[in-house]
Amino acid sequence: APLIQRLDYQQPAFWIRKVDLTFDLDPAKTLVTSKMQVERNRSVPHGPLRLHGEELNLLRVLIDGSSVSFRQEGNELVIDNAPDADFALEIRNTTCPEKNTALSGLYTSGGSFFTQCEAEGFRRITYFLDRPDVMAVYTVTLRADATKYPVLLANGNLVSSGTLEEPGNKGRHFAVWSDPFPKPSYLLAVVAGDLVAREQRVRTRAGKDHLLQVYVRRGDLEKTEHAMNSLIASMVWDEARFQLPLDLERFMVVGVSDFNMGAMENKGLNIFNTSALLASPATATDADFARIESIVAHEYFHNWTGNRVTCRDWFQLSLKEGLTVFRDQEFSMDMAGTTSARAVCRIQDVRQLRAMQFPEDSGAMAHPVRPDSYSEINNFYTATVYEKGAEVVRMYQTLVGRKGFEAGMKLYFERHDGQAVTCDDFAAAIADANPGSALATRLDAFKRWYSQAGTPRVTAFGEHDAAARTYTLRFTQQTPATPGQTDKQPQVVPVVMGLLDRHGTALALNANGDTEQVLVLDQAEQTFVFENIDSEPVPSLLRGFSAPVVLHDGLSDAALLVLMRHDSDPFNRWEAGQRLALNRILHALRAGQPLVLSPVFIDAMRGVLNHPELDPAFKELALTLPGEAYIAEQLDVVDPQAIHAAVIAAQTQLASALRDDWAAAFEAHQIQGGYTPDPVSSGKRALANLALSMLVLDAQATGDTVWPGKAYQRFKDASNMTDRLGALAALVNAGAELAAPALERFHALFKDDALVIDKWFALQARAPESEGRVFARVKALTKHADFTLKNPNRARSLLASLCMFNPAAFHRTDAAGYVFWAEQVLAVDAINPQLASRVARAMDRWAQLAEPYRSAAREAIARVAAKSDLSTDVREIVERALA
Ligand code: DPP
Ligand code: ZN
Repeated sequence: APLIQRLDYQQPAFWIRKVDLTFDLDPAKTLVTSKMQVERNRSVPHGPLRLHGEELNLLRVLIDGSSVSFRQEGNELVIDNAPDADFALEIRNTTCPEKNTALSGLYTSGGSFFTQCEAEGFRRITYFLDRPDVMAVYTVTLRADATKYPVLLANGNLVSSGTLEEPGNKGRHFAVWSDPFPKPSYLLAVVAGDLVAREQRVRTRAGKDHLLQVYVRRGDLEKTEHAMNSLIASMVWDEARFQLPLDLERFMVVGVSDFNMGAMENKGLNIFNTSALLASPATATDADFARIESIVAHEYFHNWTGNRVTCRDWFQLSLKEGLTVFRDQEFSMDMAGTTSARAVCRIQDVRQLRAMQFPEDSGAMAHPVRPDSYSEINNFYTATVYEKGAEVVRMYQTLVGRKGFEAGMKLYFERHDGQAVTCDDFAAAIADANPGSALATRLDAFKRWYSQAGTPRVTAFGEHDAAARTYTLRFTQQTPATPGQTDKQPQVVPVVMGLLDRHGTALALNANGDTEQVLVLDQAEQTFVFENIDSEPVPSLLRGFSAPVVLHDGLSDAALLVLMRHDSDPFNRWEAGQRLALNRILHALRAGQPLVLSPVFIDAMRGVLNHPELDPAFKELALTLPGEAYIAEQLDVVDPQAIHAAVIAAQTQLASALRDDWAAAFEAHQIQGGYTPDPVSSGKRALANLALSMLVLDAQATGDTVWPGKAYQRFKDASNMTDRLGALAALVNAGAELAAPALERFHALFKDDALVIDKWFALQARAPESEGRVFARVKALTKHADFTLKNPNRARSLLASLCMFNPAAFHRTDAAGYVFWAEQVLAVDAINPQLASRVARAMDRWAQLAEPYRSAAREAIARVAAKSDLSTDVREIVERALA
């Protein structure tokens, strides 16, 4: 497949302004008729009309009603003699939705029709200029069997519907939908099936009435209340925070069980993976409720950041994704409410960034937020484009302030509403709205965040001069080389900071008495001097994780303890505790010695657990040890087994040393009354679940049977999924004997609920490895009657869980994990390339592995790469890995 380069961008030779699409829906053969209004783009050289099309059966091509000569060149339909004047182009083709296991384009799932067009799925429906800078107004007519597909949906407003009367259409009906907003083809959506809807009418601040609908399969309706509430909350928030109202009379959300992604922001017709939509207390955890709220909001926010203003080309993907993730993160924080609950959101987001994006940035697939080249765009829906992109947007806000950022957003929409634009356009709008700001004066340097891959390393060194009463902070920064990028320039790094004295009191940083300020780094080396500092302070740097960098500040354990106990910034309090743990784990790993937690560390953790004021949700985060992926990130050579052993040792010691405290915490955080997924209740449940898992782990070590028994009882009696799954996880993760009967019972209880059975598979595949038992279990589960590679959620529940989220089960000295990986990647690739390439990425960081893992991993990748019929998706991943 050709490598597509960002700098090769050219406008299309033609524009398509209007599209009239008709679908005669049939699972085996759907007829698509597309009537387009086309005009030549006079600002580029005269050339042929080249339309994209994949896996289509072409029936006819007419220009202004007459047949025209054309040729097919690979996946392009080329018309050499298109008129110079505007013309009508009509194309008829068929597709086969029921054989479309790639789930891109038009496909069937559970007997209904769905589409997924981002990024390049529209070309699997009909021939088109399938690129985001071609924006057209669409009318869609759907025709289908009225009994099997009573609901017919497309973007925009319903114009008409009725029964088809013509002979040959017996039993069929139709609906015509029209979307008044010009949009790129990737936002087109069609749904047809036997669905039911939860409906709600709402009136916005602007006084307009809207109809909100959430469509799902019969039987799932009671699981849509949370999604509907989330949608309403998103509408209210976007109007209040950014003055962005809903622009459609009707806004529809649809759930589908077979879906490659979380959800998709099609104009007025968002399509969701059911895992990101359906929730009831009995079947969804607190984490599911939070994730649904954030994804519903994310897709809704795209209506402005993505749909009203879209991307000029796919290299600009972060223009909409980074910005929209930032917006959904801000929304979740505002919904959480209290300072502490906001901090919990922030910590979770940063943990996710470090677990997913940092490894990406230091592995074979490292790429800038705005990539320079790709062969398959689906491979670039990444943590870098999404999560690092969101951090970049957050830095704009930090540099220009919250009001300044809102002014920038306003200017962005004034300038670009209805356009397909670039990340540069966004940067210009934020800077132009804030002349003279720390951003505007460094805009070119700031934009390196879009062009340079790799996580910058920032070093801080503080020096106190007692005689001069000054404190000097010297910063250096350096971004490591990444594939194809060796020389890096300094980044603009906003460092939100404060200084504490050794008792934890915040010090004045300047004559105004401010105790917090933003230092802006933009050089390889910089110093800042603080006056009137009487004694050696403890610096609290990068508060709230103000930039996506790795910070080395050389703080002693004593200084970290001061921050952990006293910093006014809750993020840095959490961070200090994590670093205390990390220091110990890294020390043991580097020295090759068994890990022993110090009494000071254990006391500090006990202090957190028993703290009278800290929120339970915060305590749970602070008492959870750093993840294995994040620990691996700190090491040049990674031995997954050694890391796992160290983490288990730390957990076991923490479980045992705080035994009585865990038991007290477990009892103290029981909730009476009904289930609500609010931050306070979910924090209590999270802490109780952590305590229970520690108690069962400790019981395994001591041979005690009381706590496993209590966990089993709680598992049986639980009135909500968070408690039930928490108790089950405690048993499974500790390797308790009661795990087997509990798993069996859980399966029997929920065998008819696919999303819960996904959890059942994932829990087993993510369990801490012990003597190869987890790996053996996963292999056996691939043969389970409920397992299939065809459903992405189910496939991920085993494959991604093992290969990406369970390093100690996956990386084996006998290489069996890699053999399994290669088999599964190839098997999935034949069904669903997008899914296969996600699983393929489990090997991104093979080059950092210790031997014997490294050589064995390379061999497995090479074996996959040697297959001649790989998809472009998987080929790009394995070739980048081997490059
Ligand atoms: N654009 C979707 C989302 O991130 C993914 N296709 O919301
Ligand atoms: Zn998105």
